[in-house]
Amino acid sequence: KIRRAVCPGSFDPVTNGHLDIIGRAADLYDEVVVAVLINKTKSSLFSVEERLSLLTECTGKYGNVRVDSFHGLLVDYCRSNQIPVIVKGLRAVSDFDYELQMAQMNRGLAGIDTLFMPTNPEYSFLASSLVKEIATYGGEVGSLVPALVHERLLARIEENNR
Ligand code: COD
Repeated sequence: KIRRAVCPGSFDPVTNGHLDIIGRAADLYDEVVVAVLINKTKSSLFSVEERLSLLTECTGKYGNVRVDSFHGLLVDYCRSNQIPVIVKGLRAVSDFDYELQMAQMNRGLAGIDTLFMPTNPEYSFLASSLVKEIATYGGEVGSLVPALVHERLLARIEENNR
């Protein structure tokens, strides 16, 4: 029986923090599905298609990671794709309140469990939203995201400023 897990998120865009968790999950499970939430009410810098393509390129090296998108409830996505476990990174206690609430709700709703991994301390302050904000104001984010993401991020910000 193949052991599958999902790493869900917005990934707008994928950061080195996300990839650290995805890579560690890929070591633990036979197959890891990185699932991008389609949220039409939340504005994003990259389209779902662009986020999927960045994720595909950045996770190719792992060999057992697949990229997909979903809308609606994560537990419904898990059930229809035979995924019994959600893997999440915990950056700080500030993440814990909300993550615990979601984990308990997801387990209550569908019996889907959540595995929390402590974030690599190198990335404990890292969030896509901060990366976008810093890059928008000309700050250096090259050490926080893969080179390809960095390149597309700077290009998108320049397009938006035109
Ligand atoms: N280091 C390690 N891990 C990190 C880091 C970092 N620096 N940054 C983020 N992560 C991990 C976290 O585990 C995080 O949860 C995940 O990556 C994704 O992060 P984001 O910011 O891209 O994504 P979010 O927080 O916007 O994603 C939230 C979900 C899409 C997972 C959530 O909203 C969801 O499940 N929505 C579906 C609707 C649903 O089922 N709702 C009911 C919930 S009970």
